Amino acid sequence: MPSEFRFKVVMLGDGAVGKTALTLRFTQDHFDSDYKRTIGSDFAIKRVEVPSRKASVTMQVWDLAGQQRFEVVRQSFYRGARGGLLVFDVTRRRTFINLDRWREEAFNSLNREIPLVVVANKIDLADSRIVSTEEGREYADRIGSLYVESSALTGENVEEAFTTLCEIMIDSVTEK
Ligand code: G3D
Ligand code: MG
Repeated sequence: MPSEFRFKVVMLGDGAVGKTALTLRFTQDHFDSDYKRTIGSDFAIKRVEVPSRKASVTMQVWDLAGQQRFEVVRQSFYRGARGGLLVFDVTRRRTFINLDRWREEAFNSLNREIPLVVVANKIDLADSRIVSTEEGREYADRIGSLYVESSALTGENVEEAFTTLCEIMIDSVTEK
């Protein structure tokens, strides 16, 4: 019997790492009757089939825009989040180093830990790549997260990043 889940997920990471590009690519790439992009709002909605868990997930993907500095915005951004993508740009080391901050802010705001997937984005920019696969994977291992390398530009592994997060979120609620 397939199960239905609804999860709020948050896009975490420094400016210009590709959070909005990944969100748009994921939510607009595959049109189906359940597809809905919430215009002018903070989130996009996408329904995902997860065959490996015999489940359907309605994901509400929250993406912070320019108002990141305001504490009240951040509280409502994190409230109720069940998982997140921790995104960095492989061409900028600073964005990789800052992942710890984003992780801490999310956990502190929620007063608990939530499943996260580390996403190394912009792998199409191979010539300007600074952070290696090994470093990215090592960091993900250390914080107990899975690791995906993506390009919002080409679409490579964008679906995988979100689907992987779906699987972990489903496991986190069903393994109790
Ligand atoms: P943010 O939402 O994290 O702030 P954006 O980041 O999604 O706005 O992306 C910032 C810039 O990086 C954008 O370029 C976007 O097109 C680009 N970008 C995002 N993902 C990728 C990727 O995988 N590969 C490449 N090459 N570029 C990417 P502009 O020029 O529009 O500012
Ligand atoms: Mg953005």
